[in-house]
Amino acid sequence: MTQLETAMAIMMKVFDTYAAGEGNPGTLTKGEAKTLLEKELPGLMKGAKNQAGVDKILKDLDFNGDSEIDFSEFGVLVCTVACVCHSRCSKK
Ligand SMILES: [Ca+2]
Ligand SMILES: [Ca+2]
Repeated sequence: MTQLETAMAIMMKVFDTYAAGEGNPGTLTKGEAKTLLEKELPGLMKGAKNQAGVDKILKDLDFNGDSEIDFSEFGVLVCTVACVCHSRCSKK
C-alpha cells in the first residue's frame, strides 16, 4: 500500500477499534470518543485543558446532532487537526 492508503487504513482501524467499545459498533458514543481523543490525540487534549473543553470538542464534532460520532464526523476531526498542524509546520 502507499503511504496515504496506509494512513487511511489506520484511520479506519482506529475508529473501528474505539467504536466497538459500547452501543452501536459503527459509531462512537461520547465516552468512546473521549477515550479515542485521550489515547490517540493527547496533544489536542492537553490544549482542551478541562472537561468543558472536551465536551465542546465532542459537541462541535457531532454535526447531525445524534449524540454519536460517525466515521464522517471523525474524518472531519482528523482533517481539521491535520490542517492546523500542517499550517503551523509550513509557517516555520
Ligand atoms: Ca460504539
Ligand atoms: Ca453524529
